Formats: sequence, C-alpha cells, structure tokens
Amino acid sequence: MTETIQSIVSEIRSSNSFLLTSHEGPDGDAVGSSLALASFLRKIGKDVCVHFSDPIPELYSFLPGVETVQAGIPERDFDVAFILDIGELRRAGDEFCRFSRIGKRVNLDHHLGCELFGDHNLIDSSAAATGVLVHRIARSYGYAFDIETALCLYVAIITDTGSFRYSNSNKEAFTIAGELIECGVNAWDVAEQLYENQPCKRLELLAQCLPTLELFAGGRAASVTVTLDMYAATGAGAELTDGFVNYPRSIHGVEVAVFFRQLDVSKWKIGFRSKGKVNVAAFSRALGGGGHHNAAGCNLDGSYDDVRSKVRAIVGSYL
Ligand SMILES: [Mn+2]
Repeated sequence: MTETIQSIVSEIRSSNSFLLTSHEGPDGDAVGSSLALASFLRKIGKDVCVHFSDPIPELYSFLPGVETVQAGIPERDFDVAFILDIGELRRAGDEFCRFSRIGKRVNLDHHLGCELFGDHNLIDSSAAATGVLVHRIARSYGYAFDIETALCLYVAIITDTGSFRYSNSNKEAFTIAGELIECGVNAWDVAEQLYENQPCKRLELLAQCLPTLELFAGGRAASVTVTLDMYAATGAGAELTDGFVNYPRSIHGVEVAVFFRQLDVSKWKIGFRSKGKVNVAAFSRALGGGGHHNAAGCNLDGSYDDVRSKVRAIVGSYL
C-alpha cells in the first residue's frame, strides 16, 4: 500500500496534465474526493480537468472548484487520469470509457472487490471514503493542506460515513477530520450546507411518501414507496428521494428497509438497506440486481402489486 502511494506521488511529481473523474450519479465522496484532488494538484501547479458524466447535485454546489467540472472531455492528451470511488470502470460513463488520450491510469477506491483497471490501483476497503486515500497521497507528497482542499475532503468523509455514524467511521476518519477542522473547516457550516438546506419540495414529496409505510416479515422489514403521481403533485424529481429509505430503516425492530421507486408506468427501482445483520445483496441478486451487504438494489417490471408481492416474498423467505 505504501509502495503504491509512493508510485502515485512520483507519477504526480513527473506529470503535468491530469484528468479526474468519478462515478455516474455522483455522491459526496465522488464529488468531494475528486475536487480535493483537483484542488491539491492545482495548488502545486498542475493542469487539471475534472469530468463527470452526470451533473453535480445542487447540494454540493458550495464546494470550491465545482464550477470547473466539465460534462465533456476536451480532445487533448493527459499524462495521468485519476478514477475515483468507482468500483467498476463502466460507472465513469461512456465518454470516459471511450477516451484513450491518457498516459497512465490511477484507480483510487475503497469498494470491496474494485476492478484493478489502473496502472496504479490504490484500493483499500478499510478507508472510510475515497477522500481518505486522497488525503494519504497529498500528505505523502508533503502537502500543507489549505482550506479549499480540506473542505472538499471533509465533505467526502462526512457524507460517506453518514456523519460519522456508519461502521466505516474508524480512527483514521476521525483523525483526518480533526486535522481538517484544524485547517479551518467549520463543522456547523458544512452541516448547515448539507443538512439544513433542503428544497421544500423534498419535504412535500416525503410527506406523500411516508403514508405508504408498511411493515412486513413480522416487523423485521419495512417499505416506503414513491410514485410518478407524487412527483407530478409536488414538482420534485427522483434526485430528491435520496435518504427516504432511511425512514423505514430507522424503526425499532426493523432490520431491512425497502424503497419502491416508480420509474415508468410499469417499471420500478427497488432499493434495499440493512442495519448490518442481514446481507441485502442476497435479495437484490435473487431479483436480478446487485450491490453490497448494507445497500443493494434492482429493477423490476410489472404492476405495483406484483412487484410489491414479489419483493416481500423474497425478503420474507430470507428473514
Ligand atoms: Mn465512497
């Protein structure tokens, strides 16, 4: 691991132009770790282009450097491409996967079983966030952290640890967070940006979603549903449903939460969340999807009643 970090640092020292990207549907770690790396590289005088295949959610628009993110990749050569927090290369999007004017590829990730597609692969599933890996690299370079880089890293870590609640909230995550606070990051300002800044439409949509709450499997599972009608009634879009599945999961005695999200008249996206004991990847695989122990999902076609009973049967048979 230390050797990989050393090789990446040498690659940074000997290169000038960098292309950075992360996964589709970017989350706080994807955006925060990429912008932190961009900020560090720019401050040491490098030429940096940040590309995301999907738009950056409005929630992260306060991050320094977000205005430099490009939806397209300029037709030019890059010495090094950093691919962050991605798990599988295809999640970088078609444009990046087709783009070949790259000298070396560096893969930074903390997903278990990440594909080793890089010339350098810094993969550590014990890292709380990909931002932690960026911190290790910048520190190993001897970089004195500035407030912009620190703010992006803090957001990467706080979002991927669920505000230091999830089981990945290890000592390294807290130690780095402490250092970032020392650099001038204000914990309340960040929390206010992330959690006290919701569009009103999101709560209106949540108000329509919560009455759909159902407990099943003897109270060990619970679900909520969002339909196309609810989007139409509130003017809110699917991107505002992030976190809705945490409400059924938060119930006493519930081990598995299910989120039914209507994509089209008879198309549904099903999200599963576990409190830790139950492996929800097993449900989603049984239904043709994928995911991780604590978070998984799949798509199903059919009427709500059909999809709902199929999912409840699978979850019931495992619990
Ligand atoms: Mn991550």
